Amino acid sequence: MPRSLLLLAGLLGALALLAVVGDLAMRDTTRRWFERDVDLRSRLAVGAARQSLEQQWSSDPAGVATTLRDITRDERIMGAAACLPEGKTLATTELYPREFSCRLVLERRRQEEGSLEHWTLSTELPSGPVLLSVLGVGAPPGSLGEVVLVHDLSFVQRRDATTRRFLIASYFVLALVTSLVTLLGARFAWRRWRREMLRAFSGEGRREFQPLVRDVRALLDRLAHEHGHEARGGSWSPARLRETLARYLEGERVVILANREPYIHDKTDNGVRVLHPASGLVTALEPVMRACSGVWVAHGSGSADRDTVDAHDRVRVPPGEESYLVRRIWLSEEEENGYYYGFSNEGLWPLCHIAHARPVFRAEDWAQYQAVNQRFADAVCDEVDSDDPIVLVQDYHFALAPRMIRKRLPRATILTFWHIPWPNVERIGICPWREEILTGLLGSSILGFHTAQHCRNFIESIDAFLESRIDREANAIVQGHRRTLVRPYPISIEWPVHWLDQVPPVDECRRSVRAELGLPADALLGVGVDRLDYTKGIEERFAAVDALLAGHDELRGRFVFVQLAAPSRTKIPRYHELNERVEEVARTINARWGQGDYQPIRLLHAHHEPATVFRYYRAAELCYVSSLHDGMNLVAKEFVAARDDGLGVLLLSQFTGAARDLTEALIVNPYDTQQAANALAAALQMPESEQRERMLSMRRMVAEFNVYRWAGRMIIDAAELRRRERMADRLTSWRGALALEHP
Ligand code: ADQ
Repeated sequence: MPRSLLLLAGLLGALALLAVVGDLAMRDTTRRWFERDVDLRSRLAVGAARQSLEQQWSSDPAGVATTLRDITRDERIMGAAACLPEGKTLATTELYPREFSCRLVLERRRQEEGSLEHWTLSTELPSGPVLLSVLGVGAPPGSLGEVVLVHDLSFVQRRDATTRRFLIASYFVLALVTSLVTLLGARFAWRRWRREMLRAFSGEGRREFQPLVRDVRALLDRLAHEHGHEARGGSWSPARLRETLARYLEGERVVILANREPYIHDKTDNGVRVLHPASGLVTALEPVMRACSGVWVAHGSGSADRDTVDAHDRVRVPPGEESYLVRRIWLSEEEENGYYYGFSNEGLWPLCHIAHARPVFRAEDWAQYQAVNQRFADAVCDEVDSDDPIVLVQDYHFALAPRMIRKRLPRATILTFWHIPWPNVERIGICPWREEILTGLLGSSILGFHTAQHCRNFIESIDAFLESRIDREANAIVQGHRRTLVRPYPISIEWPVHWLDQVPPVDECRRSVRAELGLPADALLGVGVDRLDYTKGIEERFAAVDALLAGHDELRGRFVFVQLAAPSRTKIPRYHELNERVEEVARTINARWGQGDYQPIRLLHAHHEPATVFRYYRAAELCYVSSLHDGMNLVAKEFVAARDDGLGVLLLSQFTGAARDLTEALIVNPYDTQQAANALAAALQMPESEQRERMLSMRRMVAEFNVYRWAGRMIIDAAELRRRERMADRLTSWRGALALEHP
């Protein structure tokens, strides 16, 4: 026994030594990998900008500064400087560390006889390790000067720590297994022990080694992933979004704030029914939430919502999958009338859409809007699990919430997305509380719109109504130490759409929809799918059908336009009137062209479940989206996603954000009735080969620019912003400490 103990001690000692050597070797290797990697990235970045740098170098130092700023958009580049050959600084970026002055860096390169073309130096700042890449500019390299890039390598330390944890865990498991094996060996005869070992390795006993194998594999997987992911492009999927979240947010919980909930529980005669609301916002965000879990804070609006929550007003969704939480907030009738119907939908909605509806602003609605924003902001702060959470604030219902959340959680990363257009300055000026709205939104770290035009309009509004610095190069608003980045993130849909799993093949959809509508098998079908809203141009759409039939008698009796119209905001008189007008227009056109059973317009005035909506998309010859003004419009993208047969024609209003993405659609001006009628006729006559060509190209676009990319891009930008803010904090505190030490 003493001999076996000696053996055991010897083995453990050897393993400990192995652990130390392994750790050192691994640290060295990973550090070299990462240094090589960041250096390569800097060469690529400067290579790409070389031409502009050389053009700007002698005559346009401001241009050089802008180019340097573009180069430092790379998340690992901390700062950049342009140095003249004699060591003078031509330009630097904001966060460029002062300790690496051009004079010092160039002197050091000369001392070390580093190449003028490219030289690197690995060194330390008090905030952590950094790598300097120095690249010559001009022909021959260095004749104009040199660009110095400073890379933050502190992430290597963080990863080292993770790697070390894995290694220690692996060695610990190895030590345990080895001790066990040693004791067994001491206990049993050599032969028997050998037999046991053979058994262990040959199969039956392999289980004992599994933890070790699993840990080592996990370590290798993670290293391989972290190393390979940097350079990877490719398509965005739920898995990639999850990876991005895990990588950039390090497991932090995502909290979404939106007025509409993704699942509504409603009482019916047959019990509780789950409804999927007709809302572009929900369509876009629900798949994101399924991919990343977290909490969705929303107004509980269903008649059975209270019956389905737990003691904290939470319910797990989606039903059957239960991957994230919905936290429901209850609103009184007065609150709902003031905040939702009043200020949001009679004030802000018509303010932001150019659709000839006069915004109504009432002081009592505004008071409710403020109070309800505060209630939701408080609920968000209760749901977070750290002092620097990621919060996604959605839409015009919550313009004040970003500032309110920021007040309670100054370190939070708040991404606000405005799902509707942002109008021009003159229009924003109509709102009596425009300054408060703008200030509220500036609580965000990043403020996203669908298009660059909406971003420009927002920045102009800030310029007109608030005292703040606008960094036009970076599209940012600076107030004190804080900045809000204003960025376009065109929203999209999931790809592939999971509802399609519940929808039959195209032929079957064509057959069943025509049977449902009582139409002959060869009927030509157009489809429109909308919330019944005056911005969607439904009357103009019907007018185009009217003009089509007036000009094409061969289509009378054959062409039918089916409109799925979900009732929306029915408490508001404007929507009530719209409802009546739309029905009236449909009646008039049907009276004009209808014969017997034939009615050219079929108005299905109801909310339909997504699987039904997709069945209609697949059954139709064409889909017409005629919005008078629309932030994006997801119906257009859904139609494209539904047509995996490559057929079908999309007619799309030029006033939608989607018209910028889906350029192969037939783009129309919905106010120009004759043009829209001609486009309908062209769609019905379009050869299949042309349909396929257009549809294929649009499908590629929607597949690539899907909602996972939308969310992923925002989260990556937010993570980068966080990193920069933290680095700036570190540098400030370090400089502060230095100033104290050496006043
Ligand atoms: P919405 O104005 O709601 O969205 P949209 O983007 O077209 O408009 O999305 C509507 C969604 O509701 C689609 O998913 C559609 O399938 C569904 N829907 C419409 N009618 C339906 C019906 N009758 N039955 C069932 N479902 C129906 C707002 C902005 C848009 C922006 C989105 C997302 O107004 O410009 O694209 O947010 O940011």
